Amino acid sequence: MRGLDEALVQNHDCEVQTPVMTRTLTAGRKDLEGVQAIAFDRRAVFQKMCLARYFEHKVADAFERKLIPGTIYLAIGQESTPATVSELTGGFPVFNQHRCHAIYLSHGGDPAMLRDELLGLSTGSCGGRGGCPSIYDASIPTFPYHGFIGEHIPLATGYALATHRPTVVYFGDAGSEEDYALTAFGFAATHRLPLLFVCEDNDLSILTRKGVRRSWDILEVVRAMGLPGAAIQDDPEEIFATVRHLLSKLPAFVSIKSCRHYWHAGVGTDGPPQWDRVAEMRETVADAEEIERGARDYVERLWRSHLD
Ligand SMILES: Cc1ncc(C[n+]2csc(CCOP(=O)(O)OP(=O)(O)O)c2C)c(N)n1
Repeated sequence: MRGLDEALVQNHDCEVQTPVMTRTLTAGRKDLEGVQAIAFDRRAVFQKMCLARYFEHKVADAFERKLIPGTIYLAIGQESTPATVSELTGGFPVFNQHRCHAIYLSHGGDPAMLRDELLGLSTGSCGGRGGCPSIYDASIPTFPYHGFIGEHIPLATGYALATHRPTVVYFGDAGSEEDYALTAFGFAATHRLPLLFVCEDNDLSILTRKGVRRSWDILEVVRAMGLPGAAIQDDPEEIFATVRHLLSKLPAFVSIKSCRHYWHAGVGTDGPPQWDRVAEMRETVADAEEIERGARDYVERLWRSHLD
């Protein structure tokens, strides 16, 4: 498996690297052994958050210049979830939702291949034919979203049933409401499949809030099915502690409150976000400025020839 550091160093001589990222992302761990001994590394998480944040700023720029065929689903504001979950699940197969750039990058995806996919180039992860929501990479492996929200939840469940590999699946709060998703949660619980279900709960299905869409709570539903679970904030330390605990109890479900800064699709905003975890993390990491500069410089070099 190709690790994030490796991609950064080999392709672009970038200084954004830590031994922890090399360990967690390139080790290609395929089982749960050793997970409970992994310690929280704030710096490594912040580094991945910055990479995703600055990468997506470039995606927004390319979209505005009409260089991206089709639309884009930005995860700006939601980076802390995959940046932290991947610390504990690096090497696991990953099933993506449509809002997947930060997930792909955090799990060691190749930034150049993602860029090329978005630009519709044959060197992209789906040969330029899938675009933003459909990132496939056999080297992780990560599997793409096809069009029905939450459809990858039963796909991930079938994959875990067939392979017995610990598998992580990310989806939104609306994806978790689909009938086939609910059936899959129940099936995973019944058959004790090694799945970590990660719900990125930004409260929105395009524009509609959860409170308008439903009268029930997903955590209560999956708990009734027998899945251990938790609903938490997107603070990396809290995510880390919760996910590490849940990894000893798979199948399990974690719902993480997150704040989407941009519109559902495209690059519009409705004013300042409610909160910004990157800004909050910046205050708690000793060399935050250096890390951010490294990430910014790296994505600048990565996108330069396409955005000049
Ligand atoms: C089965 C189905 N119904 C509706 C849609 C249209 N749709 C695309 S994305 C989306 C909202 C998804 O919300 P969520 O799963 O919470 O993820 P988020 O976009 O908030 O990250 C909807 C309703 C769809 N693609 N598939």
